[in-house]
Amino acid sequence: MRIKVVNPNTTASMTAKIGECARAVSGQGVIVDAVSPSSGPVSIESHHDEAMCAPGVVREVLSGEVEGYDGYVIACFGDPGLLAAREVAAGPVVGIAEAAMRTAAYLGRSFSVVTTLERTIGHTRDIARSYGVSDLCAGVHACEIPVVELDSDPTARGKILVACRSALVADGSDVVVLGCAGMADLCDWLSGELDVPVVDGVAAAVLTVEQLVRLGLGTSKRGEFATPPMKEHVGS
Ligand code: 5HY
Repeated sequence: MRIKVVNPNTTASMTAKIGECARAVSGQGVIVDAVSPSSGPVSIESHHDEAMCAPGVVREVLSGEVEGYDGYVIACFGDPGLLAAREVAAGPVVGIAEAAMRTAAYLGRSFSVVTTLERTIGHTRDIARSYGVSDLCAGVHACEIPVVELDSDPTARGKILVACRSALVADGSDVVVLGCAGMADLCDWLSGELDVPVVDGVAAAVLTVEQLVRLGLGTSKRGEFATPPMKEHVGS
């Protein structure tokens, strides 16, 4: 089985980390390739970034269909380009936000999302609603660390831990969802510190795609996600 993990931002160090975290959980004989679009924003932290990265996400899935991948992960917590990617893919396409939220739903009464910037909180609430899990999402909180500083800022881990702790208390929740692919490598450590389940969407999404492919399931091509007719595009 081959799974293509698309990091919608163009920060190569983050793509490499996402690939490592994905391969750390993927099953025997599953090939996981982590890629970024050839052009686009270095991080996704606004609606503008989401719009600007989506064409690159769709292009990576389209080329993945030619390259013979069985399924796809969109490794950015806004799940940018998810529905368009599902239209052009035969296999399953899973976004890390959807996978993390649905996985968290198995583990407790409610979950708190801890993300990067405050300005992304609204979008996270919107997608929780669109996935039908807003009743389970007790709160969304920001640690105010820019995505590209998650690895370079020596205080990042501590700030994220504090944000998780105060989220659990403020929301009265019992599960934490990490709101950025760049936090994937902190999952086990945070879970140990917090003594609650902490869900990383990269791992959850890879295993969800693997499960769906093993079940022989792909994106339905009846109706909304039928392959769209490829049409002429004017300009670049
Ligand atoms: C992510 N941005 O997972 C999101 C996190 C965020 O570049 N990768 C990004 O802040 O929404």
